[in-house]
Amino acid sequence: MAGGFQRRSSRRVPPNAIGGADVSEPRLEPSPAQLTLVSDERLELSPGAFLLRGFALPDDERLRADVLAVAAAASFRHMQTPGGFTMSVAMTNCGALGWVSDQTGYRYSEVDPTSGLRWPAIPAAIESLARRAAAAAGYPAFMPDACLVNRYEPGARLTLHQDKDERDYREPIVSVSLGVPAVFLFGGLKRKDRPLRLALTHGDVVVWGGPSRLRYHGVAPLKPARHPFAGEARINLTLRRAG
Ligand code: MD3
Ligand code: FE
Repeated sequence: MAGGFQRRSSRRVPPNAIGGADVSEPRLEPSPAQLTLVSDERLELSPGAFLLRGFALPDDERLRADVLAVAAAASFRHMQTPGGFTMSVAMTNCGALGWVSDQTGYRYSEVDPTSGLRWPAIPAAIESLARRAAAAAGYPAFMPDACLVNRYEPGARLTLHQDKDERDYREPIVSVSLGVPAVFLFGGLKRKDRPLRLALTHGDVVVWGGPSRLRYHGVAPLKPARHPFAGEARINLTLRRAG
């Protein structure tokens, strides 16, 4: 992606609760001339699965503030798997329903089990982004009620799995990648199908629907790197219609 980027004057990213420490490089943001081009890129990875490269870039500053606010209301935590392992990915949620895992299993919950309180609402900019992305992929009626926020620190990974805890698999899933890039593993409908490896970078949005909705997927261990969005962390927002 040559040219089109402007170095913003002396802004510094403050220390934050998203993860990682302060970073001192100036941010890069697309110039106005770049915006249309960036957000028009749309790639069909497999039937029903669309990669929208850079779709979230115009909103990244707002998204960062929103993720910080969500984490202030419902802290990131490392959940337990039913098998008794601690997940390397730290998670929190916003929306009417939040995905949780503990010794008894995986489910969506109306309350944060850590606090007993409802999850914070999905911030308007996040909901708007998810709905626009879903519409761009052919799902104009998508109305998310759950947003899982995943935070990957160096070494954190997500083993191959299917997302099957939602009520209606006809509803797509929208995922937003922010911060440090990751290698996404995109498998088939059977666990043994060898996954494709796909780099997902800051601002990329993927919409998974139709015949791709139940494909196995995962994230390779995060390589140490820095990005102005959240220091050494990768943040992934996954928006779903769960209930
Ligand atoms: C492909 N998160 O939270 S989102 C998850 O980057 C999860 O944090 C990953 O998988 C992450 O469950 C990937 C992308 C994603 C979500 C649902 C899918 C990919 C998918 C459903 C079917 C196929
Ligand atoms: Fe998943």
